Amino acid sequence: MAERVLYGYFRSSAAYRVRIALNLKGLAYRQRPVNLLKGEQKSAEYLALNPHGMVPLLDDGGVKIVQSLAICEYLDDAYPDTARLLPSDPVARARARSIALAIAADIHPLQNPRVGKHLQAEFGVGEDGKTEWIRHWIRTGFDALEQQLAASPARYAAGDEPTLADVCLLPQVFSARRFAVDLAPYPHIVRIAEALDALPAFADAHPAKQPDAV
Ligand SMILES: N[C@@H](CCC(=O)N[C@@H](CS)C(=O)NCC(=O)O)C(=O)O
Repeated sequence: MAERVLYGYFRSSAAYRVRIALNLKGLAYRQRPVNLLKGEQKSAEYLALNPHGMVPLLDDGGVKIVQSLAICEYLDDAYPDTARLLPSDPVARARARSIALAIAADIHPLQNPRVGKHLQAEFGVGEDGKTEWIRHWIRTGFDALEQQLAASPARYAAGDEPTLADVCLLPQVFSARRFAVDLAPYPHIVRIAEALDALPAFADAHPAKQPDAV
């Protein structure tokens, strides 16, 4: 049988999402680490696979897909008989996607290493400034997300089963903790993250448990 390979990096939020999705769907995979600190994402070998120079990339038996949300939706479509990441009900589906996008499209891109490098190289922003920039955008997103979650309280982010929203939420909480964002103002976010961390599919995807973790 053709192999399933995830190109990722242990601390990448976007790769963390795909690890969770693969685990939730019970799909076995091999990891191929791409060391972002060493710049391996810009190597000719990797750019030939993904011209965007970012992780993750999933090679599903020769089908190569980039962009974590596209990968998750592909897994849901290609393997519909296991846990669904997107509910079939249109309202529940839209809620899950809206939380996933608030994180993946609005919060996470601003904390990317390449954004920090550009701030540093072009605008003279120092390490502290870079960290404060990341914290600012996480707090801005979490302020709104907390209200969104409070308006439709459930066990997880978009209902009583884990969805694509949770696949994005837990890695973003991990990043918030990594950058020492005060999570006290976000009780719904913290409660859901704790509930997710107790599920094996989420716990096994944690950065510290990956083969390239340092
Ligand atoms: N929208 C992309 C984002 C991917 C992304 O931001 N990947 C980061 C790691 S989390 C990356 O590879 N960054 C490389 C860099 O900044 O040079 C996705 O969801 O897959």
